[in-house]
Amino acid sequence: MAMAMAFIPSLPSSSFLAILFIFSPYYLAYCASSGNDPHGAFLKCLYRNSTTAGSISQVTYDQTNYMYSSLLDLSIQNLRFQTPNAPKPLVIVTPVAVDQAQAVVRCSRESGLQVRVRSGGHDYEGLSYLSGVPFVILDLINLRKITVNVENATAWVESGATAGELYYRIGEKSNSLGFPAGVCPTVGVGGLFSGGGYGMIMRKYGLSADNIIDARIIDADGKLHDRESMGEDLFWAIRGGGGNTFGVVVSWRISLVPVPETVTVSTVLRTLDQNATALVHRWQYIAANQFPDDLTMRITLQSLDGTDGNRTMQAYFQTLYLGRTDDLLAVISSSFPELGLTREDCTEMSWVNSTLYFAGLSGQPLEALMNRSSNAKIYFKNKSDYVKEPISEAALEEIWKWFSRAEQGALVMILNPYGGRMGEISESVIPFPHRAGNLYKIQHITAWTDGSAEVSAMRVSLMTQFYQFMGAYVSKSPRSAYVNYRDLDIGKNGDSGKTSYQQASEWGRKYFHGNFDRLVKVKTAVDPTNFFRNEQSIPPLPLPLP
Ligand SMILES: Cc1cc2nc3c(=O)[nH]c(=O)nc-3n(C[C@H](O)[C@H](O)[C@H](O)COP(=O)(O)OP(=O)(O)OC[C@H]3O[C@@H](n4cnc5c(N)ncnc54)[C@H](O)[C@@H]3O)c2cc1C
Ligand SMILES: *[C@@H]1O[C@H](CO)[C@@H](O)[C@H](O)[C@H]1NC(C)=O
Ligand SMILES: *[C@@H]1O[C@H](CO)[C@@H](O)[C@H](O)[C@H]1NC(C)=O
Ligand SMILES: *[C@@H]1O[C@H](CO)[C@@H](O)[C@H](O)[C@H]1NC(C)=O
Ligand SMILES: *[C@@H]1O[C@H](CO)[C@@H](O)[C@H](O)[C@H]1NC(C)=O
Ligand SMILES: *[C@@H]1O[C@H](CO)[C@@H](O)[C@H](O)[C@H]1NC(C)=O
Ligand SMILES: *[C@@H]1O[C@H](CO)[C@@H](O)[C@H](O)[C@H]1NC(C)=O
Ligand SMILES: CC(=O)N[C@H]1CO[C@H](CO)[C@@H](O)[C@@H]1O
Repeated sequence: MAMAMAFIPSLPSSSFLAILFIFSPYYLAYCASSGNDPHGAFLKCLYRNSTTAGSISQVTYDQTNYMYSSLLDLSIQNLRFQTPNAPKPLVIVTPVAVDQAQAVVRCSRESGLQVRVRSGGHDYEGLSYLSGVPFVILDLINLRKITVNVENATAWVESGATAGELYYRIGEKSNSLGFPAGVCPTVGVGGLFSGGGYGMIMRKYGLSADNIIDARIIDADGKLHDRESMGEDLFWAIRGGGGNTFGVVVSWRISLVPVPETVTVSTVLRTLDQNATALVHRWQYIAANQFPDDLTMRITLQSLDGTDGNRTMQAYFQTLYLGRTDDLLAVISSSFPELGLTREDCTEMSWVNSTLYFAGLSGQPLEALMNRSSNAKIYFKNKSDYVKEPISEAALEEIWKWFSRAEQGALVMILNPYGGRMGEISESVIPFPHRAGNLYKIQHITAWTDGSAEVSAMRVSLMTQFYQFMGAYVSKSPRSAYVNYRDLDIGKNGDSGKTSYQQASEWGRKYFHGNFDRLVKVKTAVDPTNFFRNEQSIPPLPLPLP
């Protein structure tokens, strides 16, 4: 704030930014701040001001560096955004110390460059490594220390760590502690926690963000805060209010949760011949509202052509039970006998091994959890929905028709049950509002490997139409969505960060419901010049708060 005022003394900074970005092309942004060489100014500032100046040059990459491209691509998970035409950062910095990250923030600001923070690079729309204005990537890949304190059942986790690294480090120290985070181990803690973070023990313990007890964040002035010095409003906002909005969270202190030494997993497949439709229908009544919190059963739906040329639906029922097989079978035989789950379908293992199992890495050593490249990179477009009323069997059959009209495998749906602990936490405790009343969340997926423009356009359009069709069966007013399944189709800020409150509330209410307004207030208080921003970041109000 102070610095922005220093070089733009005569206008309130937020309106300055708005005006600048409405009317001026990039080169004016260059001129406004640092002559016509913001890139050079940034580097000069960085080398001059980092207290560990000797080493910051070793973690600073511009396009002249032979490592630049491989580093840029390393964490890109969605191949749609890894193209020669995609906007590229002027500089990538991978700090090895927090003060270096602070220098990146201060110097970007001083030289008029935007910062995009990247932890694991899984953003569905690529917002951690793309921007419409000249920008720097602050890549936290080297800030990924994890310190597990078994005695206190807590851990400090740096944002550049992945969920898999966290699971591994917990499992290394204890068989009876766990943490509710994502299913996919390569997801970065920085983005995951910033948007909520759900996984297989969410019904028992809530989201990752529900279990954060402290954090360290770099603000827009480059200052470092902990929970105490940032205050409870900002601490509230960063636990689910979305990334790249309030600052750079460098580390999180989390409460670990108790898990039994032995848990049970299973995956069973049911096709249409095996009553998949009736089973999926019935599951909607049980998975959120009847199963104990210790039991999470999710469904993945996809289509397959049989050898006879017939297309069928496949419903994979995947279960994690925080307990032994005997008890799981007892629960299923009383509340969901139709599924026909047998002892042979079940495997007992440690909780940390179950994270390997749900990651699809069974049979590999636990170290595979730390492999940042274990997830095959593909092209994809995913969206999310929340379901509050069970979808009828007739409607499920209509949905299956979409699957059979599309190319085999072109559509996938993952149904993640809510209920349990998720239904007990109030909507406003943290910004993530999807709590009581939700039966499950749907993730709609279309993924492809042929990156040609035609195929990409076809798939994106398939998803758009399918999503429109699904509107009849899901939450309304707003049609809710999960911020970590970022989807720019549901609304976005103006290009280059120009944002009106009305424009932002369009997507903001879908992600945050009534919490959107409080997020705007926090943003206005902590980053009034909108330094940290992207196409779906919370905007500050341009005027003093009402
Ligand atoms: C294959 C795959 C599997 C997934 N599985 C799950 C799952 O099981 N559960 C779930 O909840 N979600 C899941 N997600 C969604 C995931 O939570 C989000 O995409 C998340 O934002 C990714 O975090 P990241 O650090 O990897 O991504 P990034 O792209 O690095 O960051 C995402 C956003 O957060 C910002 N950001 C990153 N780090 C920081 C930081 N330290 N401080 C401030 N802002 C920051 C970025 O600028 C960007 O806007 C999955 C995504 C993919 C692609
Ligand atoms: C952890 O617990 C021990 C007592 O078991 C206590 O002495 C110590 O201060 C705690 N550490 C933290 C970081 O809270
Ligand atoms: C499917 O459901 C019907 C009626 O509910 C039942 O008779 C039949 O046995 C089931 N089939 C399978 C394969 O479970
Ligand atoms: C498709 O499935 C039906 C019913 O199972 C069967 O009668 C038919 O022979 C199968 N093959 C084709 C090509 O329709
Ligand atoms: C966990 O997985 C590892 C590696 O796959 C295996 O060696 C070990 O026996 C498993 N342990 C348990 C308790 O599941
Ligand atoms: C990580 O996973 C990828 C994909 O499975 C594999 O090719 C690579 O060898 C793995 N890396 C390590 C270090 O195991
Ligand atoms: C989003 O879609 C891609 C492509 O199928 C998939 O790899 C990824 O796992 C999806 N996200 C989640 C959280 O499942
Ligand atoms: C962002 C920052 O700290 N910039 C300072 C870097 O150092 C020079 C002098 O050495 C100052 O003028 C900058 O303000």
